Amino acid sequence: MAQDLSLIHEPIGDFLSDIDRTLSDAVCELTAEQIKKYREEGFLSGIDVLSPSQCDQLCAELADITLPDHAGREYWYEYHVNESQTPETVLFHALGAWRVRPGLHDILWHPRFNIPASQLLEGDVRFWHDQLFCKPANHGGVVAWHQDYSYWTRTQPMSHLTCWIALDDATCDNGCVQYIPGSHQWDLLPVTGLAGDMNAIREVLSDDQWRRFQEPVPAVLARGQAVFHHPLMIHGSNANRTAGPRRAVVLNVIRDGVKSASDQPLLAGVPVVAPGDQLNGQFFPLLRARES
Ligand SMILES: O=C(O)CCC(=O)C(=O)O
Repeated sequence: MAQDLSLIHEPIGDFLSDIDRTLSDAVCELTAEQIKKYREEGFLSGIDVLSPSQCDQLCAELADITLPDHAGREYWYEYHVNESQTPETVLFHALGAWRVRPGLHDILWHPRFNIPASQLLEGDVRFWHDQLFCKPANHGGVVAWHQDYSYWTRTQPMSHLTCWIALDDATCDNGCVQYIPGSHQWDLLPVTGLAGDMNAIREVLSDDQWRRFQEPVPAVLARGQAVFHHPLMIHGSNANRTAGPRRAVVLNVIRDGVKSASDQPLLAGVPVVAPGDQLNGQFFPLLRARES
C-alpha cells in the first residue's frame, strides 16, 4: 500500500531546491502595491512560484495519477476523470494530490507560495485542500463562473485564499481563469454548478451584476506563475481550443484559527472536526507561521 503523505508535515523529497528552502522573506514577499491591488480587485496575477523543472515534475506526477490503477488512489478526497459528465467537454478535477505524490505534497511548503499567502491572509497559513484542474487539448470543458466560498461554508469564518498555479502557459485560447474584478465585494452566492453550463450563475445575479460579465479579466500566466484570489471572487474558465493541455494545481488555504461549522467530515474520508473546533492535525497542517 502506498504511503499516505498527509502524515508528513514537512517537505519529503527534492522538489524544493536548496535555494527554495533558504529564500529570504524579502525575496518572496508581495509589495504594498500588490497587496493593495488584491484588496481592491479580489485577485493578484503573475506571481512567480515554480521553476521549469518543478513544473516538469508535477506534470510527470499528474500523468501518473491519471492512470486508472495508480498507487495511492485510495487517498483522494474527490477524483473526477470528467467532472462535466459529457465526453465532449472533459474537465479532470481531483482533490487530495498532496497525499499521493511527493512533488504535489512538497509544493505546500514552497515559500514563493506560502509567504505571499500569509501576507494576503494577514496571519498564519493553514492548509485546507488542494485541487487539480486539467483540460485536455481541443476539448470543450469549462469551469463555470463561481465563488469558491459557496463550496466552503462548512468552515468559518471566511478567511480563505486560493492560489492557482499554471503548469502550462495559461492563455485565453486554452482556457485560463477569468475574473470579474471587484466581485469579491458581492454577497455570497449559492452553488450553481462547476462544470457544464459556463453561465449557470446568471440565474442568481442581478442585471447590474450580469452586465459586469461583459468585461472579464483573463489571468494570462506563464508556466510556473500563479494567481491568488479571494474566496468570494467570481471566476471561471472557458474551453481549451488549443492543441496542448491546460493543467493547473490549486492550493486552497485558510488563516490559522478557522473552525469547522459542520458535524459531517469536512473532506471525504477525513475524521469529523466537531463544530466550533479549529482545523488542525493530520489533514490540515500549518504551512507558515508569520514570524517564523
Ligand atoms: O482551473 C480552472 O479553470 C478553474 C479553477 C478554479 O475554479 C479555482 O481554482 O477555484
